[in-house]
Amino acid sequence: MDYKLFYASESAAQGIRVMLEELGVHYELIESTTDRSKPRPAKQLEINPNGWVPVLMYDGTGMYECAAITIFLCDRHSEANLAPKLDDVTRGLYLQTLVYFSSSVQTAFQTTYYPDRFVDMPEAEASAQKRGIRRLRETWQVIDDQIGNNDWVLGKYFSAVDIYLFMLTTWLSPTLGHPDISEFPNVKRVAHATMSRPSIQRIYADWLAKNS
Ligand SMILES: N[C@@H](CCC(=O)N[C@@H](CS)C(=O)NCC(=O)O)C(=O)O
Repeated sequence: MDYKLFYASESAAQGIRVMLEELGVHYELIESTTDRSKPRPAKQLEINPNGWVPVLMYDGTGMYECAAITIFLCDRHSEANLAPKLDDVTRGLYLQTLVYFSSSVQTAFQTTYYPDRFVDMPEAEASAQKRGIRRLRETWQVIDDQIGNNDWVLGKYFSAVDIYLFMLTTWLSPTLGHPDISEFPNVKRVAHATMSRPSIQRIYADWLAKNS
């Protein structure tokens, strides 16, 4: 099965690229951008009119939304064991955490990176950003408490959720006022364990060189 991924580095597409590597499937990257002043490839916009990456193409069609792509790929390549099977007791936690990442943690990040999307008046943007930072702290704390003493997000076994978690931690920027990962020791432990995956070492080589 061949895939095409509309891609920009340091974006949510990077986590999907790691998953494609973990699955060992053939894929092609199509360079896109997150710079709002630059145009997107027409095909990307046709599939995702929001203009965001990642966008995944397969079998002549395409889809977007990181959590949905993760579930889709893990189900399609279930032999890779990146996700609990339908009857596994951790299946609920797997789905819950992916959707929480996408709907709550990512929204908190967006409020800090793109405050103009959340308020009407430019003068309200600083306040939105400040609330976004507080929301980041609240949502990461929920995840930290959820992980507790577990080795991985879902307990004993590594999964796609750990890749997603790692990707999100790379967006934490104390220079923007975000909390430091050290505030969430369980998240930090899982992120560090995930870093040792060869797929992360390859795809996040630049980030790891700058940050570890
Ligand atoms: N909910 C979407 C969000 C994707 C998203 O925010 N992508 C960012 C990069 S991390 C992007 O393309 N930003 C460019 C823009 O907003 O114009 C997902 O999870 O896939």
